[in-house]
Order: sequence, then structure tokens, then C-alpha cells
Amino acid sequence: MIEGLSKKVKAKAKELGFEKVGITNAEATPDAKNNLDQWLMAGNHATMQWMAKNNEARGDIRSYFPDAMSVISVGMNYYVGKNQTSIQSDYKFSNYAWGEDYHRVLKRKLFELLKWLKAKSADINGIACVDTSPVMDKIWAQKAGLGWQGKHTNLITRDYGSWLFLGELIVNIKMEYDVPFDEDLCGTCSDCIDACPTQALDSYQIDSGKCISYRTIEHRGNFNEGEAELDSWIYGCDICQQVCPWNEKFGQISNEPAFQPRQEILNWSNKDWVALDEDQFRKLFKRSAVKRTKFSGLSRNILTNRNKDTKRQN
Ligand code: B12
Ligand code: SF4
Ligand code: SF4
Repeated sequence: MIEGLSKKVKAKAKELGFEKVGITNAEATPDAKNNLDQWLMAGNHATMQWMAKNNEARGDIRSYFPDAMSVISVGMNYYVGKNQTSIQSDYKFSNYAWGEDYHRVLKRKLFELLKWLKAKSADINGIACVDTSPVMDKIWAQKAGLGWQGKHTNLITRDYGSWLFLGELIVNIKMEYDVPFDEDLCGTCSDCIDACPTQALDSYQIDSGKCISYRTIEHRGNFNEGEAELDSWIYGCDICQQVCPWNEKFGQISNEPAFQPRQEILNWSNKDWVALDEDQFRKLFKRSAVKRTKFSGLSRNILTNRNKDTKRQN
């Protein structure tokens, strides 16, 4: 173990723009794996078959990165001080996708952190994970002391609420570890569960098939009758986080240029969205997470909402 390295890593991570950083032991996580297995067995992943793949790795980080000794968990605040009322059209658009694709932003910073770390010793090695690896980001953040998983299932921190992207650097060295965040500060609150327009939440569990975020981003093809309720969202959904008292009281404004909103998302009219074509989509959402739903997905979402309320002013 390199003396004082954990402290230096944290200072470097903060310097790179991560608001939260914690370090934990890269051990197997059987309880989380058990919850995941039950969640999958109940069909809560809907059509996301990729969640069932590499299932073993999600429960044992060493079967993903065999040299893993420590996990450096990071969080980056993406709340820019605006909400759905800043949007001119009737179509709601999740704030996490207003700016540059967060996978790119966090990975860039994690690679820099890894480069800095490798310069300390030629024996140090590691890999950067953000969302897409078979690694349970929220579990590692909780173990590394960043916060707890709320009843809406997102990770909440005391000082930024849940408006944080999560990522990890898994490394092959022993480090000093933080105390896991073992409190549950939701208490008797159930605001997220009560506010969810499609009843997708049960305490600490989500039924993805009912979740508007899943429907607008992950669902492929047309919706059947039961799936078409999107509550005016055309990409993602923020309701369970908007109503959370921890976000209302502790959300802090990020000045990160990469997360500032594309002006079109705020200023376009209903008419502009309905007229969106594939070429415009490609230009507007270059380097954006929105590409995940493809043009076909976004236009399906726009038309589904439009057909639901024919009284809307164009
Ligand atoms: C699959 C996925 C989705 C799915 C399913 C969501 C989900 N909760 O799993 C869908 C498409 C719906 C989705 C939506 C969103 N997602 Co998403 N998603 C993921 C992904 C890839 C995997 C999550 C996972 O492992 N799910 C499997 C199940 C088993 O996990 P879980 O819900 O966390 O379940 C736990 C609880 O149920 C708990 N549990 C069960 N019973 C009990 C009982 C008690 C008492 C307790 C305490 C706990 C508990 O145990 C389970 C395992 O620990 C992660 C990235 C990653 N690699 O981790 C991002 C991730 C979770 N998503 C993220 C985001 C931002 C979102 C959205 C906010 C986007 C949006 N605005 O539209 C929404 C939020 C919807 C919501 N309320 O969760 C962020 C969350 C950041 C944060 N602060 O937590 C992540 C971490 C991506 C990232 N790297 O930043 N997502
Ligand atoms: S993201 Fe929206 S639909 Fe999904 S659980 Fe939260 S409030 Fe419900
Ligand atoms: S709204 Fe209430 S119950 Fe839901 S996550 Fe926030 S504090 Fe927990």
C-alpha cells in the first residue's frame, strides 16, 4: 500500500471535477447479487436482456476484472439549476440528457485519474466503468460511503441529493477504505412512490416495464396499449427525483460546461419536435446520450404524446 495515496487520489478526483469520491474493498457483493437475481426473476428488467447477461460479474467484481483490489467510486453533479418549467414545449425531457453524453464526460475524467495513478507506480493498473459495464454503480457508491439507495432506487447523497452520475475506477492495489453509508435517510417519506405516474415503484424496487424512463429510452418498437402512458415525457423521466426532499433541499448547481442544456431542448415548440427529421436528430444529438433511443425511438415518443393530447397547441 502506498502511504497516503487514498487521500491524494481523492484530492485529484475533486480537482478533475468529481464532487464525490470514496474508496472501498473490491470484494464480492452477494446481498446485492441476490437482490438482482430476484429482480430479474420477477421480470423487472422487462426487455433489457443485457441486464441478465454477465450476471455473475455484477455480483463479483473480480470475475469482471480479476486483479481488482479496490474500487474508487465517483459521483458527478449534473443539476444545472433548471427544471421542466424551463422547457417551452409541452414535451418533458430528462435533465440528465440535456448536455454532453455523461459516459464520455466521466470516462474522460476517470482515464485522467488512472493515468495520474499509473505515474505513481508502473505496477498500478485499472479500468474505468460508467454505467455500461457489468458493475452495479450504486452498490459501489454506497459501499464507498457516498450515500444510500432511496425508495426510488437512485443513490442519494446528503450534500447533492441524487442528481449525480456514478462511475468507478477499479484498481489492482490495496488502499485505505471509507466507511460504507449504512443509514437509510428516507425515513417514512414515500413522495417518490406516490408521485410516480405509472406506479413503477414499490419501496426500493422498480418495475422497469412500467417506468417511463425505460419506455422512452430502452423499449424498442411500438408501444402496446398499456405501455403508451408517457405523461408527456419524450426522453427519460425525472418525477421521482424532482419530488424528493433531498433534491429540493440539497441540490447544488453545477457549472460543468458539458452538462449545460442544448438550447433547442429548452426553446423548441411542439411543432419543432413533431417536425424533427433524422438528419436534424443526428446533428442535434451528436455526442449526446439521446442517441441510445435512436431517431425512431424519439419520434415514436413525440408522436405517442401528441396523439394522447390532441388539444395541445402547436
Ligand atoms: C438498468 C438501469 C436502469 C433501468 C432500471 C432502473 C433500476 N433502478 O435498476 C431503467 C431504464 C428504468 C433506468 C432508469 C433510470 N436510470 Co438507470 N441504470 C440502470 C443500470 C444500467 C443498472 C442498474 C441495476 O443494476 N439495476 C438492477 C436492480 C436490481 O437494481 P436496483 O433498482 O438498484 O435494485 C436494488 C434495490 O431494489 C435494492 N433492494 C431490493 N429490495 C430492497 C429492500 C431494501 C430495504 C433496500 C434498502 C434495498 C432493496 O437491491 C437492489 C440491488 O441492490 C445503472 C448503471 C449501472 N451499471 O449500475 C443505471 C443508473 C442506475 N441509472 C441512472 C439514472 C440517472 C437513471 C434515471 C434517473 C434516468 C432518467 N432520468 O430517466 C432513471 C431513474 C429511474 C429510477 N427510478 O430508477 C444512474 C443513477 C445515478 C444515481 N444517483 O443513482 C445510474 C447509476 C447510471 C450512472 N452510472 O450514473 N435505469
Ligand atoms: S423515472 Fe418516472 S416513471 Fe420511472 S419510477 Fe421514476 S417517476 Fe416513475
Ligand atoms: S422521495 Fe422520499 S422516499 Fe423517495 S427517495 Fe426521496 S426521501 Fe426517499
